[in-house]
Amino acid sequence: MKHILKQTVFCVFVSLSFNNAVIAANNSHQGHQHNNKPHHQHNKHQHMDHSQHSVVSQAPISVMADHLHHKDGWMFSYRYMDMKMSGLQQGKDDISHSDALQKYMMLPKNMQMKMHMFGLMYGWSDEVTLMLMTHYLSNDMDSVMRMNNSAQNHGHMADMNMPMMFSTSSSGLGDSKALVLVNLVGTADYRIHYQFGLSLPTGDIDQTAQTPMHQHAMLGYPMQLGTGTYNVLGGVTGVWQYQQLQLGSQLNFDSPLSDNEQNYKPGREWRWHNWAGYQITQCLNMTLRLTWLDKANYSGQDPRLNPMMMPTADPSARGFEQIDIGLGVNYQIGQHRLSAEWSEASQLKVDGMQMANREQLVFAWQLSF
Ligand SMILES: [Cu+2]
Repeated sequence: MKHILKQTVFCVFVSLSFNNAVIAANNSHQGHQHNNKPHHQHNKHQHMDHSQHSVVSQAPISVMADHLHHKDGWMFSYRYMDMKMSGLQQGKDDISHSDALQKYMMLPKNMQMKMHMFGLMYGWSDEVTLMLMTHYLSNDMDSVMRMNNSAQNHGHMADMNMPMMFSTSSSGLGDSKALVLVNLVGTADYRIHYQFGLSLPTGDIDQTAQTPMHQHAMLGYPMQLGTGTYNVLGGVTGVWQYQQLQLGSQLNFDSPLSDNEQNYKPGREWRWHNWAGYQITQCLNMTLRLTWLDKANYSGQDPRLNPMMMPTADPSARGFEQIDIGLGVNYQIGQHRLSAEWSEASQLKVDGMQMANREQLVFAWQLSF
């Protein structure tokens, strides 16, 4: 604790007085950096015996597998993610709930997803890093249901337009991922690595909840905890470093190998992260991220869900294309990194009818040793 306090004091002190000295230190240390970004751990005052094993990332916290570790370097990470969705969209346009209720019996109104993500990275060698990730999630959804008979029952026009609201929730372990990251090129100015792996179906796909229709109604696809499938994962990451400025790009995909036990599989997804990070002081960096995400529709269908009833039960209303803008901050204290990122997504296009606006907050703690 004392150690951390001392480092914090040092960090603040450096932040306030030695901005220029930092630039000089960064430059002079770039010579012996390989796969990794220049970082203040190379500074004499904070040098620890195992510092060559630890790597500190400057990428936005929502970008996974952006860096490698040196041989025998470890990293534990915990991320808390809070995502909120609201509003409805059909194709490229917004649609009101009252219009949408002409077509469906039930509609999602808003959804909140909270995730606790745990990650472990290990430097197998200077060229190869292994990574394991899993998460616990909880979903809450408010839905509206069409009330067909209310006009007859009460004789008020207002009642006819007043849909019934109800809430459902689900929680538990989500899917897990195992990844291998392999260095391709690593110099002081730029580095490129590729990654491949497998997503394991540790998340449940049989979640039910009480609704006005049923005591144990099957929940729609977005409320399930996992995919039920083994997915291949792949990607490539490139990072360029110019003194305090870092530019990064990562293209990755996630594609299910075969149908799950319920005879369906989620669509493949492509994600393209682009970011710029700026080292403001030795300890503090800020990030700006732009991500393009393309998800395909599900194939097959869960026989327990009726796609005519609500759009969240429709396997052909799962695909979408979105752009996501994020602003983040990373703060380094010795081996610890604290991060936060806020982001907002807009759907360029959705298949069928889906919830539209997504807003996300991530807080994280990472420990390198
Ligand atoms: Cu790491």
